[in-house]
Amino acid sequence: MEFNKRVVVAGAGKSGIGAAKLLLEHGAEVIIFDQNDKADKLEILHKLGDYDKAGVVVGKLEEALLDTIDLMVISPGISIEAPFTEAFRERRIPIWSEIELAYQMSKGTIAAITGTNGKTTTTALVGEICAAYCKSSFTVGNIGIPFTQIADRTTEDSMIVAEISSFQLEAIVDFQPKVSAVLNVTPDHLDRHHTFECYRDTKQKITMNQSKEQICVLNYDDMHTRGMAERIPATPVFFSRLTDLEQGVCLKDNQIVIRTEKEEYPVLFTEEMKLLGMHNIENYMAAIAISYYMGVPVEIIRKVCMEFKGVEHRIEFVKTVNGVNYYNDSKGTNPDAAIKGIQAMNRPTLLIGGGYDKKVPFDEWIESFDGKVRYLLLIGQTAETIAETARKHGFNDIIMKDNLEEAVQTCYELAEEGDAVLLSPACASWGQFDNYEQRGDLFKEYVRALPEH
Ligand code: UMA
Repeated sequence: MEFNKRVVVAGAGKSGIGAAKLLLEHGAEVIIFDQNDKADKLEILHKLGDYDKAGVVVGKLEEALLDTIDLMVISPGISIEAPFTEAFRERRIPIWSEIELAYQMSKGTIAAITGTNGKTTTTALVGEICAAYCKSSFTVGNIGIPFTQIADRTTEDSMIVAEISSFQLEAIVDFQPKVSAVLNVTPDHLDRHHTFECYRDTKQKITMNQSKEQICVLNYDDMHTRGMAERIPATPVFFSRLTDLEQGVCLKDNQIVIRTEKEEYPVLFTEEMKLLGMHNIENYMAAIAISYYMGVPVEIIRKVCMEFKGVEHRIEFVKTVNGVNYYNDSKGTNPDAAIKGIQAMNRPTLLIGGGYDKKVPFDEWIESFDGKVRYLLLIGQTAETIAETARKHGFNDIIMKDNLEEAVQTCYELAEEGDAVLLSPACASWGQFDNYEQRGDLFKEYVRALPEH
C-alpha cells in the first residue's frame, strides 16, 4: 500500500521509530519530532535506517513546517493535549495514535485488551494461546513491541493480540478489534486524564468502532466495566469470579467454564493454574473468553492455560538470600496493582515503593498492608506523599532512601530469615528510570549481587 503523505511522527521512542519506519517503507515523507532537545538526531536517523525521506527535529517544531503536513502520528507517552498539538488542530491536520496507523496498515484480526490492571498478563496468555493455534500470530502494544513494528508482516490470516493503554486510545479513529476487552478500571494516570470519568471513558474507546457482531469482554465483578455493557456498540461477554453467570466465563466448583447460549465448556480447574492470586483467576477468565471468541478451540486454550508461567516484573520471584525471598513487582505501577503484590505475600515483608507522581491517592494501598509490612522503604518523587499517607493511617515504620540500590541494601541489612523483600512501587518509574522494565531489571541485578552470610 502506498502512503504518499507528509507525516510528523511525534516521539522518537519505540512506537515513534516503529511508526516512522512503517511510513517510510510505504513511501511517506516523515519528520520525526521529539520534544527532548537533548535527543541525539543522528542516533534517531540511524534507528530509522537508510531512507532519504526522513528528517528529525528535536526541541521545538517550527509552525511554518506544518503548512505542508498531512498527518501527525503521536506516541502514547505524549498527551493529545500537549501544547504543540494545538497548531496541528488549528490547521485541521488529523492526529492518529501509533496503534491507529498500525491498524490502517495491517491485515488480520485483532484482540485488543485494556484495563487498569492485569492487561499484560492477560495479553501474554492470549498471545500464547493464539500462537499455539495460528502460525501468523503477534503479541504487541503496551506489552513492549509496537504494533507498527509488525504491521507489514501481517496477512489476512494473522491474529494480533494487542495490549492497549489508555494513552494509545486517546487518538484512535477507525481502530476496530474483532474482540476487545476492558478488564477493570480503577484510578490511574489521573495526571494525564484529569478525572476518573475521563480515564474510564478513554478505556471504553477500545470498543467504539466495533459492531454488534463483534465482542467486548467485560468484568462483571467491576461496577465500572459492568456498566459499560449498556453503552457499547459491541456484544458484551462477561467474565466473573464471584457470580454464576448464565452466559460468559465463570467458576463452577473451582473450574473455569465457558457458557454460551447453547453449551457449557469446562476449561480448567483453578488448582491447575501456575500463577497464584485471585486477580490471576480473573486474568485467566478474561484470556479464556477473549481466545474463545477469537475462534481458538477449547482444547488449545486449556493446554496453554495449564502451561502458562506468567510475565516478568509481575510478582516475579528473584532469589532467596539468607532465608529472605526477594520479589520483583516493578509492574506494580499504580496502587491497585501494588495491592495485588502485597496480597500475594505470605511472609513479613519489607516493601520498596514510590516513584513518579501520577496524582493518585495511596490510602487503599497502605490499608492493604494488613500488618504484613515490617518496613516501608520509599524512593522517588512520591516518597513524601506516601509517607504522609502512611502516617495518617498509623503506619510509621518508614525509611526514606535516595535510590533503589540503597533501598535494596537497607532491606538486606534489616530483613530476617523468613521475611520477604518486595519491590512493588505503586508508582510509575519515570524520573528515576526509563520504564518499569529497567527498574525491575536493576532491582534483580542488585538482588543477585547480594552475598549470603
Ligand atoms: N516525548 C516527547 N514529549 C512528551 C513525552 C515524550 O517528545 O511529552 C518523547 C520522549 O523524549 C521520548 C519518546 O517521546 O523520546 C518516548 O515515547 P513514549 O513515551 O511514547 O515511549 P515509547 O518508547 O514509544 O513506548 C510506548 C509506551 N510508553 C508509554 O506509553 C509511556 C510503552 O509502554 C509501550 O511498550 C511502547 O510504546 C510500545 O507500544 C510502557 C508504559 O509505561 C510500558 N506504558 C504505560 C503503563 O503501562 O502504565 C501506559
